[in-house]
Amino acid sequence: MTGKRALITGITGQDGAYLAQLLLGKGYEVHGVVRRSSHAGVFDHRLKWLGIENDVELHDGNLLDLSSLARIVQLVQPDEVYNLAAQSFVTASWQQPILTGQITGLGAVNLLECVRTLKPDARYYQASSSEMFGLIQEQVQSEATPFYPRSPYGVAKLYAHWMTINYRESFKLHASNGILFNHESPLRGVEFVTRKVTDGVARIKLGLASELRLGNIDAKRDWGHAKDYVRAMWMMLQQETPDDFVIATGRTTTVRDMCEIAFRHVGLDSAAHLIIDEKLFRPAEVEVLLGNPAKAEKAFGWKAEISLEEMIREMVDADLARLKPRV
Ligand code: NDP
Ligand code: GDR
Repeated sequence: MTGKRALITGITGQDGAYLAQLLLGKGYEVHGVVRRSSHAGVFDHRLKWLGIENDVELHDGNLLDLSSLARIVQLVQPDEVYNLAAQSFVTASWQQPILTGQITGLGAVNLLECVRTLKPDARYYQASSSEMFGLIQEQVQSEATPFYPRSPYGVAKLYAHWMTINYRESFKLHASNGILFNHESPLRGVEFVTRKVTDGVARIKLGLASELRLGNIDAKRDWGHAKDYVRAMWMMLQQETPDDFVIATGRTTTVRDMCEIAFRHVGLDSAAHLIIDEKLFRPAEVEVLLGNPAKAEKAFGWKAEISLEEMIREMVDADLARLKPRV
């Protein structure tokens, strides 16, 4: 046991679940913030999937409600705070730009204020994003690359990013930003493109669907595995000095080629099933992302270990297993 206590917002999300699992394995006492849901019992499905739902302590709260966060921080007295909660779906941020700004942007400041006033020696992690690079200013993006966000989500993340730096500089908080590039897993929400593809391919393979409709398949992303990326979050907070780090694989792939990996894995021809749907194109697109994680590797030896091919195959297999009982 480390005797350390961690507080995770967004514990019901992809990264929150994997991070909770990692920290439990390291002997942490793990606490999480959960939103009240009208679908009682649904909220903790990712924790259940990992078999850790009884090992974490969950507290009702909301990033929008400062009083709930203050109560939780006061009660838990965390050594480490991971702010992973967000309205994280880029497309939805055009449909709900104000709510996205409130949760993804201002929500982080609610939590920073609680840390500053109630537990100023806690270490704070902010889930920053490669979406902040947006309209690319440099072919390969590092911590020194200028930002140019292209979605209300990206703009909200940039606000939270700079507020984290501001709290570090103004109040000497041990606050770090992880600028994480896309990372996926079998726990990824089905609205995101990798999981939409692996779920769709599994359905086609099992005869539950015949087509897969996608938007801009020429977009390129630097995709890694969420398990590798939550390890980086923890490593960042173990550094003596807080700082900002890019976490990426250093390889970029088109959505089209990522699809091919999935279709090929089950022996299907993508051309027979893939349909391009103009309605799924975004009002403004981030065409290409490619990160340089050299700073994180130098500072604390982090490197991505799981390849895109391994990850997509794992996701397709998990979706096949999930859907098979329905056939
Ligand atoms: P998910 O969308 O899977 O999870 C988001 C989490 O935030 C959920 O647990 C959700 O709870 C919670 N949440 C949303 N709104 C609120 C709120 N108002 N109050 C409290 N909790 C809330 O995201 P990921 O796990 O993929 O990502 C984790 C973080 O990292 C996010 O901030 C995301 O923006 C950021 N990020 C993700 C990347 C990726 O590729 N995955 C890359 C870079 C950054 P509920 O279950 O109730 O909906
Ligand atoms: P992104 O991930 O926007 O990069 O944000 P997403 O998987 O949604 O899109 C990646 C790329 O695929 C293109 N695309 C489609 N996307 C979706 N969702 N659905 C489709 O049908 C489709 N067709 C093509 C998109 O246009 C885009 O170019 C993710 C989120 O996790 C953010 O929270 C995080 O900050 C960033 O990654 C880094």
